[in-house]
Amino acid sequence: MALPEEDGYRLWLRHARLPAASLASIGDTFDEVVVAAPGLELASGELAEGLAGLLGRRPALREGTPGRNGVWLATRAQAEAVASFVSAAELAALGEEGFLLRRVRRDGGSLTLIVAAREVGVLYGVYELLRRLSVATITENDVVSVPRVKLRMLDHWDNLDGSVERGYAGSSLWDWHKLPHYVDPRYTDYARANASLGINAVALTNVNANALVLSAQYLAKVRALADVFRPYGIRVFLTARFSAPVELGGLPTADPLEPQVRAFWRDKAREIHDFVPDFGGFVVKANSEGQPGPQDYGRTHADGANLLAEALAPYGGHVLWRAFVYSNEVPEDRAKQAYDEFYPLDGAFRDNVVVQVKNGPIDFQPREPHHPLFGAMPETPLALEFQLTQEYLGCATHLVYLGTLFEECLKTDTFARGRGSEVFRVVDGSLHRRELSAMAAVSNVGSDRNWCGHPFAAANWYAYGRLTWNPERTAEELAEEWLAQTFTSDPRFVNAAKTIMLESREACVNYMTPLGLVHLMAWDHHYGPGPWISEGRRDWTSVYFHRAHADGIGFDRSEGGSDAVSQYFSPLKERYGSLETCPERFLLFFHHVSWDRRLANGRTLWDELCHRYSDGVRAVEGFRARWDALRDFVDSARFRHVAALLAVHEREARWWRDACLLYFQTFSQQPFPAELEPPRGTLSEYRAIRHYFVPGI
Ligand code: BDP
Repeated sequence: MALPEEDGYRLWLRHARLPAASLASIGDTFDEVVVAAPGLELASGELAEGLAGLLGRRPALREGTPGRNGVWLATRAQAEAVASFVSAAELAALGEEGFLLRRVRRDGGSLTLIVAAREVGVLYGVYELLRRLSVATITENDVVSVPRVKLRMLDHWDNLDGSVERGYAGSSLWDWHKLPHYVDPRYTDYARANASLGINAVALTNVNANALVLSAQYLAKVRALADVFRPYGIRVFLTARFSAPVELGGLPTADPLEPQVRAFWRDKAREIHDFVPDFGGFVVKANSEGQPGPQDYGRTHADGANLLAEALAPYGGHVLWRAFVYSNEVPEDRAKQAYDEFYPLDGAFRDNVVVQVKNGPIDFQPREPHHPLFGAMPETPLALEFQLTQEYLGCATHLVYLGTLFEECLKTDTFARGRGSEVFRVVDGSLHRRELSAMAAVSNVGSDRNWCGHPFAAANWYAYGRLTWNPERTAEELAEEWLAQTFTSDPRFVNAAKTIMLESREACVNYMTPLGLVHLMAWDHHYGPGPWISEGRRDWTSVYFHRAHADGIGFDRSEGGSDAVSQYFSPLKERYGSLETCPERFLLFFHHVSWDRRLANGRTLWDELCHRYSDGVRAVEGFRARWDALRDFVDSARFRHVAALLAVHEREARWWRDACLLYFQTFSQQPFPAELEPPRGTLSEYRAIRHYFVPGI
């Protein structure tokens, strides 16, 4: 029987009817949802709704004490009522956001308790229960779950005109024009999706900020969104344009040390707080890519961040100050600049400042080593920033699951305090015993009906969100969970589709930038290959990064080169710094290597480069075949959507391979290995390709 067509709108929250065998074993276990006291309408409503979908019948909903079966929801306020099941110490250990999900046998029945300090914690527990039922892994009787990261953020790069910087899934979700009078019901669905993952903070606007969002007119619109998000435990953040005192306040300066500038921000923070009492704070991009900042007045990043932090402090707000900076004037390796600027400022920031660091030192490339700032600023909370929107990984046409990229970065050992100093320990605050911790990711959500454009792109939102709760989860587990909830929990489907997801990022690395190459994309929409880009600002060109010449290819960042390796802790600096020990995945990131050098498998660099590019294309061919074999498990609308995009994906992977190899061949002057399919077009054809109106700029 054909499955009903779906459009992806319900994401991983479909709560589709469970298979007959599961229903039989569940019996009447969940036929009742009981709240210990009034005030849990949202959590109990979500649970009843989800169970209705999973079980095919709506559970009874009431207040009081449960019978032998059912789910009982309670908060700290009802500690006494649940005391025989949950001790005061257990409750206290949950903190403000954690939850306890406990199943107890009772008079031959099975009672499930979800207890947390506040309703939002109960809500997280409800989503956990629904997820476990959906993926058929409700095996444990006791789940104690406390988020490891305090600020679990999603950052939108949405502009007030409705466009989205680097957005490939339609326009902005925020309809600024109709806000605050028309509040789109979709905002609620968006909040639910985030809350179901544990995301508790959302920055609404682009880091390339417009000061207007801080005006009273726009703050009224922001308030309307904050009111929708609040019950879901989500606080709103805004991007602060550093020059707002001039643009909005009419001041002659935005110098952070000027009293009138400090007064402007103090007043602004109070005004925002009047609109949004639980306002989260500011995300700031300053003195980066032309944005204004404290250095315009000879001040430091710490001066700038502290100015805003001081204004927000009375209201419990935070400043997420981005470390993505590199100067046009400094003729220094771009990979080194953020570290050079921020490392000396460790300890100079106020308590409510977090320095937000991209996962790698360049810019969200398919693969980069981890950013050397992780572990290097023990006195400063560092947020890790990922990019969900696929600016450099095929926009919304390539199926690239980023869970593996996230895991690779989070689990990398920085060796900051010896072995066991993984990036996730820096980020969750445990390495340097910090209370304040944060993770952020650039959203891939837009107005497309299925939210993220590619039907598989929502997996990146999902995996990221779940990692903010527990950064030690594996990409594989998260892929399984997402697939089971998004399509079907049938293991034949999940196991096969999972392999596509898990191999997809490596495939992308191979057909775009293998062996440690970075930044080879076309200018400036970043869609498709452009290894020949050489015009304009040097560190925005491809030739700056790959440095291909007749003698070889790669950026020498060893001690004899730019010495970027010295920003890493031992033994990484030695390992990366030596051509003999540098892992091949970072080879050309750290070294300039001759075309004839033999790699581990005996091939020359040139031959291996050709093989890697070809492996990438072959992998995508394989994804198409594997997806085709899954036709019976997926409704036809989503099946065809993915199949059509995989065809585009394959074409574009080949385009990347052929364009890059033909271009690099002009330097290597060597033939393509005979066993590989030769490029189909000519270099001049690829170089002549022009694209107009690529989304996202
Ligand atoms: C780059 C994007 C640019 C962003 C910048 C940033 O191309 O659009 O503004 O990152 O993170 O990757 O600030």
